Amino acid sequence: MTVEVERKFVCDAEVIGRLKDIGAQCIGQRQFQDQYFDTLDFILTLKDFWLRCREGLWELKCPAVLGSKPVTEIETLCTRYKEITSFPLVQSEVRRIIKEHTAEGSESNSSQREQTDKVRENEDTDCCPTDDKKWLTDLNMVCFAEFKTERCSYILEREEGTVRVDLDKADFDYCVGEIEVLVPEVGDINAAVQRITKIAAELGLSCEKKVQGKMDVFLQRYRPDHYTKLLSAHIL
Ligand code: V4E
Repeated sequence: MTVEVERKFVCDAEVIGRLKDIGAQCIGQRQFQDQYFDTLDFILTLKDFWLRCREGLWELKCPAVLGSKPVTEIETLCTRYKEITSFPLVQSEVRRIIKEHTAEGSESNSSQREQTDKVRENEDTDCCPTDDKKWLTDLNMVCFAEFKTERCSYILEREEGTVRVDLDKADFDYCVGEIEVLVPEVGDINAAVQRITKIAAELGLSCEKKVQGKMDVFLQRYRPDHYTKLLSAHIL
């Protein structure tokens, strides 16, 4: 498993020019469609878990607990998420999170009790992930965000290692850049943050405010209730 350490930035013509100046190599352009899933009461996202299907590949991004917490202002600009990409592991982790949540506050809430029952039923009948989306319906999960992205990817080779930069344009007319380093789960997250911070400086990124990701903007525009809940829970 890997931890994705990432800093978003406003992607304008100036930064694109700077990318070439500092020796970034374009490694390709592609388009993909993402679907994100959660329960109707947002069990996953309110705990900062993000379940995604991208072109048939499943991924669960989980808040990374290992590694030191951000201390400086600059360090808080980088997000850290553990990525689970094995489909059986994604399924078992999602089931675990929902089950734990429903067990926590179940007694007074009958809809949650129904959901727990569903999870229990599934344990007996749905161990084999043959039908792609059936497991989601069984857990009462729905798609809450769906969009396409055009991505242009670059790499920067530095002494400390390779850094990746993605320039994304979502189909709801939002552009964002990301500087990204993948670290093994037991790896040095701080070193990754330093590498990202160095590239950000080379790109002349001065903004010290967090830049909105595609999901922030999507939810703000199209799912304002969900967005407000995530803001209140300090997830976004
Ligand atoms: C982790 C997360 C979300 C899931 C996907 O986020 P992101 O990495 O922005 O998407 P994308 O398309 O670049 O995925 P990749 O190709 O890198 O796998 S949606 C919201 N979050 C949480 C989050 C946060 N709290 N703060 C910031 C700045 N970004 C994301």
